[in-house]
Amino acid sequence: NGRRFFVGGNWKMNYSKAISDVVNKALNNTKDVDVEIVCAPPALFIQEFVASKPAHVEVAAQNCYLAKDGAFTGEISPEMVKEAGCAWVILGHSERRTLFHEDDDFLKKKIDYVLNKTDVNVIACIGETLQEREAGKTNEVVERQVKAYQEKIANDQYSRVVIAYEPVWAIGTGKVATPQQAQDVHEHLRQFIGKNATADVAKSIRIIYGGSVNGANCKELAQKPDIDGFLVGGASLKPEFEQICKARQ
Ligand code: G2H
Repeated sequence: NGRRFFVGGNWKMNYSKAISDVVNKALNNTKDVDVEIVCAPPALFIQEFVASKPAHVEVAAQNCYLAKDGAFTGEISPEMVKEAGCAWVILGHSERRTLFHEDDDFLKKKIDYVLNKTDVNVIACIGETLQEREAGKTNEVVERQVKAYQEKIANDQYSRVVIAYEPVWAIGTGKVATPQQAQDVHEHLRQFIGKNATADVAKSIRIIYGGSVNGANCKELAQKPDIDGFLVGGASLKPEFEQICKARQ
């Protein structure tokens, strides 16, 4: 289908020299694999990781603000992200949405800034809560979230965007979506994204799954036709990240 398999490692607020060594060791064993690998260390350690990682691995920031510079205490700009060596930024992770109150309207402005003012690529996250799933609202919620991003993505910018579907109930809980549950949402999203853009966009946009992906469950998920990769949290800090990068092999 032409969509290159994509594996993101979201370190969240975790860092130590030992973790970094474990990750680099795993990454060194993925050089000959046909997969796009993007790791996202905490902002403070991005440059250290850029200096130590193998060349085939790309780097992401976990978040950014929507201005170049100025009086925004505690924030980092997309331009700074770029300068530090990141080709990517993660936007709208569920932890940003729930703990730090980022909503669709704010995220829409962020993706607009990143795509139109810089050449940084975006991992755009969406996903429903357990309550929303149980109320039968999964499709409605992910449609609303993805539509907000899409309002600011021009048709020729979709190659710079990866959609990360992360059901909130599966994040860090050990409760992974079944391959079929994930496939169903991905398939629905691909169709929906195409309706708001073009058939070509639907075919080429990468939609990755996140939520308790690990070395043991990644292979089966990776077989599904609309799952184009993963956004991995906890397991991206462990030796099994190597197996996850190789899930499609
Ligand atoms: C979902 C995922 C990474 P984990 O947030 O973004 O985390 O794999 O630990 O569930």
